[in-house]
Amino acid sequence: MPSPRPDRLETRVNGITRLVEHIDPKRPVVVQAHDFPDHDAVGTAFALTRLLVRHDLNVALGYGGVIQSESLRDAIGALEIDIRPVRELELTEDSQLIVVDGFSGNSNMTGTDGTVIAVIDHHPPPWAPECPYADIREGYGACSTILYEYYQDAGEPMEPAVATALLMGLMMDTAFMTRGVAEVDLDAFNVLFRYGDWQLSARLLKNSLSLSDLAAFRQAIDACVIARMFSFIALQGEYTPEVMALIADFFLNLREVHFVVVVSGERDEHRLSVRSEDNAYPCDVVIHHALNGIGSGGGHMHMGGGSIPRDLYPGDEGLRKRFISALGFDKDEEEKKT
Ligand SMILES: [Mn+2]
Repeated sequence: MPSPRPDRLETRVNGITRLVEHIDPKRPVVVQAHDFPDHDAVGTAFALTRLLVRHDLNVALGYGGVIQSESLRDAIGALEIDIRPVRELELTEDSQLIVVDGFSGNSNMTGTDGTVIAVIDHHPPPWAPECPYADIREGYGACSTILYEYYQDAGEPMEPAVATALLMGLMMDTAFMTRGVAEVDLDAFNVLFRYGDWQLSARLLKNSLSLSDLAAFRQAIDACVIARMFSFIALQGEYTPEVMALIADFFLNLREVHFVVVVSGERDEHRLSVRSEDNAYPCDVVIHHALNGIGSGGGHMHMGGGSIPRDLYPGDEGLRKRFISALGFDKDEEEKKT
């Protein structure tokens, strides 16, 4: 039996107590999942909302953009999560916003009325958040794990629907505990798996594709360009982030492929979904190099994304070359020649 790790427990702060200290109870609170939210963002936002209402706060739950994932929409229905587009929440200047799984310095957050008073996230922030409360735990596989710790540290019981929502977020972001898993994610999984409904979670997560998505896969297989272990896929047309991520994961399943870029878009911008299973090529670092001067992006070691405005898009082959260079493959080629 491994011994408990008191060192970590001692240094851990009780997140919810600290957060509540920064909230004015007389003003409305909105917990906001990032734009075009995923399971982790909604699970985290839901769990936080259920915890905040116990502190007699007036809390609403919102998201920017639209929910593009059918699987997530089904989960919201099954768990009866009362989450709405932020434009329906009638935010005022008085509103206190708590942003989860992303933050307002990030391009995927809708500009809204109200003040961002807190950020809870597991992504490396592009710059330090300036709001009064920021809890960024970069090594965590999912934001859901942070909320799991909020409940643990506060000794608060967890409703089954909350446990299920967090379990779903954790399983989604870690690809069923196979990607970017920290020790604390395992602790969370151990508890959430037993308290939440893992069968419902697995069924919803494993049925995220529709027959209508097959065309995108067909196109991806035809369009994919392989250079050593790097697979580049430019899709013609607009696809949801979810389908792009699933295509990227599909290519990562190929034993020869360790780094994948899927790009799609045509109107305002081109969007990217990026995956890596080689620690020598972290997604966030490679994306940063490849999009330098033409777009923005970020993520973690194993997964990331980005966007490029249409007028700056260097073309499919131009973008592929930028990634080849960011991966350092072009230098290797020169060395070989000499
Ligand atoms: Mn996340």
